[in-house]
Amino acid sequence: MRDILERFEIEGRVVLCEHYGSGHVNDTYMVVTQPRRRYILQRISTRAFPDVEALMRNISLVTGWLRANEKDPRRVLNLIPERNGGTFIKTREGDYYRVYDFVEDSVCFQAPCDEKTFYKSAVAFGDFQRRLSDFDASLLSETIPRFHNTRSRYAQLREAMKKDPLGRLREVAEQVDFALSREEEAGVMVDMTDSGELPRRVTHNDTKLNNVLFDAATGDALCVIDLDTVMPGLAANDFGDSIRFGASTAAEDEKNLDRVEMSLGMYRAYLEGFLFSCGDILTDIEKQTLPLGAKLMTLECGVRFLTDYISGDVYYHIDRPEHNLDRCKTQFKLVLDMERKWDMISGILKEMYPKA
Ligand code: ADP
Ligand code: GN1
Ligand code: MG
Repeated sequence: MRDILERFEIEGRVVLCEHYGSGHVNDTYMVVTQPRRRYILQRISTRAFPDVEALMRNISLVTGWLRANEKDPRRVLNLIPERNGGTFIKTREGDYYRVYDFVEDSVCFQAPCDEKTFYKSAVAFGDFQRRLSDFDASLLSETIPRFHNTRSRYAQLREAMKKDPLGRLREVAEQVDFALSREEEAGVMVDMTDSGELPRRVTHNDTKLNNVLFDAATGDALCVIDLDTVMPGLAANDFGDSIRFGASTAAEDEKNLDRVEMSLGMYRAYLEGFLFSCGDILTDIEKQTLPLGAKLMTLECGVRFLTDYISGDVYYHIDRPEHNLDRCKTQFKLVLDMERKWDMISGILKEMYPKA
């Protein structure tokens, strides 16, 4: 790692470099230098992101745009240049690395938090979307093509089922049935986007609670991170991805499904924060589709975990052999619970936004 770090403009002598955080895609390390400074070093997953150059261009553009209107350096991710002035390096082995300033005195939640904190995360993700609402989306590359195209996620599931490289398909018949019985509905927002009913705007696309850092002293949301998937997308998907992770009563990989439910209190808190922070930029139809975004992002995420399990765990990091299957099961349990609570879920939106 020392050779890699030497290629970046970091200050001081490296005294520690260790695995950090629980992201499912990149390999993240915390780096400590002497005199004391900290950095985040990441090996970018080329399985997830085929065009690292385009990805890094997106991040430079977006962080530059956000920083232009922000005085506090802790509020926007800061890329550390490599010694030739670029934003990333490629090793002889073909691995790509980048370095960020470590956002100091911050807290990151790896599992659902309390309602007040969840509300604050909604304000942060909503603000993020609002601040980028004037950003020219045509400047951004699609870092993962059809990332939240649920129809193509189903096509990938079918492809994995056809190949079934480890013979896992027979183990997951119940999950496959669950997914396939909802396939038509899963594509509704893709169709609404294709027909122009839903606008594509610059969105984050990976609004999991652990992709926002909070101020350790005040508890306020500080910095939206993990900008790899910032590209044109749907507001309802950003809303929905947060709900599927943060409004669950249990961790994303909880094994005891009796513990997994969708919390209406958490849902309400997030909806309030999201509408407060970005409501005025959203069209009526975008607001009306927020509950559907929650359900479909949860379904899509379950389908993606299932696809990866059948494919032999090639995309997400896992800590145990059935990790992806466990994750898939919690997502499908949440979908089922949302279906049961659908009247209440839509009712909460109507209370806050009577036109819905
Ligand atoms: P992944 O794409 O694998 O999810 P992230 O960019 O989200 O990678 O980083 C993984 C984790 O590392 C985050 O959830 C967070 O805990 C931590 N992290 C990332 N960037 C920073 C930063 N600049 N300062 C402090 N912690 C960070
Ligand atoms: C991944 O990278 P991370 O852990 O923040 C994934 C998201 C999934 C999420 C499920 C680029 O997010 O799309 O919703 O795992 N990111 C990518 O926890 O695929
Ligand atoms: Mg992340």
